[in-house]
Amino acid sequence: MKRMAFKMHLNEGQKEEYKRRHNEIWPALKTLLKEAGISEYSIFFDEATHTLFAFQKVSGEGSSQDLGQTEVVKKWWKFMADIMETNPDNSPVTIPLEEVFYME
Ligand code: RM4
Repeated sequence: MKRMAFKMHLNEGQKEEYKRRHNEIWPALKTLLKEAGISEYSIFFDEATHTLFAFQKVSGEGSSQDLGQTEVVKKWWKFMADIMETNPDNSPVTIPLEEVFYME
């Protein structure tokens, strides 16, 4: 089991909408993430920079950001593209973060 973290960027003023959409996360997406070995997935927000910090445990090789070939993730990313910084394919601009400390 690996710990992975990454940054994404939210458009200004979209925190509440982001939270609302994630509170209503699609069951199919949740199932896909779990089946892909993603767990303990949390996303934190930095009000000052509109940065989203995601943490997750991964039992496989890839993170949630490596699931862009699946239809449900493609649909989800398109659904979310209007409120966050994305690449031309609607995937969120994702900056991997290095773990520099861990305490059991
Ligand atoms: C985020 C982003 C990630 C996705 C989570 C559920 O806003 O779209 O790629 O894994 O939602």
